[in-house]
Amino acid sequence: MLYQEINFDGIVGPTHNYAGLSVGNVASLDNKGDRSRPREAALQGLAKAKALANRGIPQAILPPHERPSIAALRSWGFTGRSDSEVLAKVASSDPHLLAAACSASAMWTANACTMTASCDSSDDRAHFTPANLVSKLHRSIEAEFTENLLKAIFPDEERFAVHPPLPAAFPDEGAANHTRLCADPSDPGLNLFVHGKSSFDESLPRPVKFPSRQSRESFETIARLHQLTDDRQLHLQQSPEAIDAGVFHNDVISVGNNELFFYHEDAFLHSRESIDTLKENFAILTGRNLRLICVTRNQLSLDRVVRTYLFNSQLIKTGEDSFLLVAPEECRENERVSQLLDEMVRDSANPLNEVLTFNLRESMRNGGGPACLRQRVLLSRNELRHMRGRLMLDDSLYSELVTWIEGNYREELRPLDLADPQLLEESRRALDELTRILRLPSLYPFQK
Ligand code: SUG
Repeated sequence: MLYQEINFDGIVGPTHNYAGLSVGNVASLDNKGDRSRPREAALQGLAKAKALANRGIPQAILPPHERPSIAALRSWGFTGRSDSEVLAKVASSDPHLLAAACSASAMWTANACTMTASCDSSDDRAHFTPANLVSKLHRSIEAEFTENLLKAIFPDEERFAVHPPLPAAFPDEGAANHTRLCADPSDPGLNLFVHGKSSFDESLPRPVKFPSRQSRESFETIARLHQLTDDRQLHLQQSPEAIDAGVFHNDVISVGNNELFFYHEDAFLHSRESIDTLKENFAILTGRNLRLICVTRNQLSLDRVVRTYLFNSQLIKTGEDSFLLVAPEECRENERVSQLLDEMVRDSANPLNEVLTFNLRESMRNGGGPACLRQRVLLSRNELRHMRGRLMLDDSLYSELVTWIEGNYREELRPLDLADPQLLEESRRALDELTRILRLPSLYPFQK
């Protein structure tokens, strides 16, 4: 059976703003309170997705969530006869909670769920576990809608299993800490799961400055639910120093695809042993050698890793022995990183032979690069036929989405605008229209 990877990019929502909600995410904290540009943000993300689709790389999109989330505000105890009364109450008493209910953070679909392919599972089904994202309040409210959305897109239970999000004792950030390595996408893959802490074992080294968001037990639970045998999973710990430098997800410091793994020397705890274990597990499963591109700390400090987001790139196999790296434009603006990219492409010892950069500034200023904006979904041709909704990005969907964004999104948002009841109305109108464009069922709370 032939499998192909589809990148599902999140469409940036109409309330995209900078609220400084993510401690441990340097960009989010640095840009707190700045004006955001929702229309530009959505168009930037979509342009990246379309550029990849134009090259024949399968590309789909996921819609934004309903924001402000009046349901979340009501569940936090804010009352009112009307939704605008609820908004007014929270705005006057707790602007932080208002910001949490307004965040467009669902755009970073790498955090939407952990997906594993049917060719990796003992029950031959594609499995999805929505991430509970419990480490951050504004992200924890994504899980319920994500579950409903995934069930709507992948309804056929014979082929797909959409699990509920894990309980809060198992903090889980989804595919931002998951990488599938394989000799060929249709062959069994090695699922690399990276955690920053344990839910129970206090003896694991921990970061001291910033929180770690993913626990080992969360991924062990997901691996059980997804029916992955031991040879198809490997669990490694992230380096606590990297987390303290602002590497809040492993996809900020490594990226892999097929038989290529691109990483920084300081990505993992006990780095050398961890990489040796990875190589060994890959060789046992596939009978092949894992190809590695390592960037050392002398070449690039952790601080530069975080500032440029070099590793938050997409790695895409484009031919028998060729890979494309889709990186943020910030990598070209930094002389050292730009040189490094050129050297990597020139070096014939590795299969990376092309780099494309994109302006994703609006998302980057909240700590989200190209890799954050997409969820990788590996499906067989047959499974793809059972996917619902009009989500594959082609010319006509792209142009409808551009018109939709231009007609519905504000050019600018200031933190104060989040309390504007008009913004709630505009967002709902936009999402209602989008539901029809994407031929999805009525999933949003306001549609019920
Ligand atoms: O969870 N930023 C997101 C960025 C997620 C990036 N995803 C991956 N690395 N895969 C986060 O920290 C900032 C929102 C704000 O501050 O307004 C935010 O949620």
